[in-house]
Amino acid sequence: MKRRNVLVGALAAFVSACNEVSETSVFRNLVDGAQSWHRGLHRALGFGRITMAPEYKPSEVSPFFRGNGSRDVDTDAYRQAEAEGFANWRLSVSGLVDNELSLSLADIRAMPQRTQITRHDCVEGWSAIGQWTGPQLSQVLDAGGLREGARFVVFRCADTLGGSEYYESVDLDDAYHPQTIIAHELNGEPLPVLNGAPLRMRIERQLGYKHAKYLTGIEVVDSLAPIAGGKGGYWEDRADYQWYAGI
Ligand SMILES: Nc1nc2c(c(=O)[nH]1)N[C@H]1C(S)=C(S)[C@@H](COP(=O)(O)O)O[C@H]1N2
Ligand SMILES: [Mo]
Repeated sequence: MKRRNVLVGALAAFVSACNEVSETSVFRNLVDGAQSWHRGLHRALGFGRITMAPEYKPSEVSPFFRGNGSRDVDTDAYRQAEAEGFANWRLSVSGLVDNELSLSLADIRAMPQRTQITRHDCVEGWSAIGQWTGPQLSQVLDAGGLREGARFVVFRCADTLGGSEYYESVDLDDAYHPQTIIAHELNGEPLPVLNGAPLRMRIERQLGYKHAKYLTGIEVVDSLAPIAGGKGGYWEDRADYQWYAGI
């Protein structure tokens, strides 16, 4: 009986911790109950610690990292950028920041770098392990300086799928996670076109569709509602893909 009370007490504390997370979530109106519960649970299970995605050994890297979704960008501007070795590619940082930025690849490479070997999981049912290198998104956000009201980070891409621009977004927890990087290298080589050259996001605690490729812009916003279909991402807007794709 005593043991049962202890368990019931622990469960009650746990449930209330979950509720606290979802209660304070600015997201309550945007996501459905199950999703915010998933997010609350996920974060409550970390008990306030940062949970890291598993990292792998070099010997575990997949021999080939397949491309999925857009595997190229079919525009004259992108063909020219590729021909120039992406020397004139720019990554804009805009929205709720003190300083708007326009970063070159050289700027990105000059920042402190993180290298991580992680597993990419696509909802279509395949995975691949790759080694990614680039600065943490947090460095870039700190360089811009977040303004009051900042809640989400939106990733803009150069490609379109079915005539609409691909885009994605995360909250500040994922934006500031140590394994959230702007990758310019895969397996020690410049990022191939197939995998999003010259820049793509790695957001290692999230499913594959969150990892925006062909990255052109980072926009800090207070709400996702006015952007495209309002659900925070290309697939979220058109399929039942969840915005919070935590794994
Ligand atoms: N810009 C852009 N980013 C994208 C996509 C896309 O079509 N366009 N597809 C997403 C999906 S569903 C997956 S699984 C991964 C695939 O990354 P890969 O091509 O490196 O395997 O990219 C994601 N990022
Ligand atoms: Mo995917």
